[in-house]
Amino acid sequence: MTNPLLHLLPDRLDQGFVTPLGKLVGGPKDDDTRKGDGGNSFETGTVTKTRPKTKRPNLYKVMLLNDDYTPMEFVVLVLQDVFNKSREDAMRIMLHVHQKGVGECGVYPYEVAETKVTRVMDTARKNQHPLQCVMEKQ
Ligand code: TYC
Repeated sequence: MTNPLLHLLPDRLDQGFVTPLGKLVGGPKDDDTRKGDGGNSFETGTVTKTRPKTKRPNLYKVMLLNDDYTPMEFVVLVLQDVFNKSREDAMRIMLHVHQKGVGECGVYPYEVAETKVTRVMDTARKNQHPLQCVMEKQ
């Protein structure tokens, strides 16, 4: 005996069909369109996975400027405290700035760089040193 519901079945499964309750199954208009394969995952059997977009942050180089008055030891302590440098790296960076006029302390996303510049400038002002710290887009 012929099934009376047979006419409800699609001729081709890859064209999609509407269930008796109205849900669209398969085909290019299924909500698979979010998966970046043009809604073809049903048709082709391709397995896709959504991947949240991650954006690389803009990076900023933070630099110390030389001056004639800030004590070397103060600069070394700032490099250790604000930039988490070892005593040896802090000495090396301080001497580089002392000899060349400017030197890099690190590269950070915008808000981290800005916070470090602010911390250096605040501690320099509180201790009445003219030490300057600047940031520059990479
Ligand atoms: N030139 C300073 C001195 O001779 C030392 C110094 C080093 C100052 C680095 C600032 O960013 C600086 N006392």
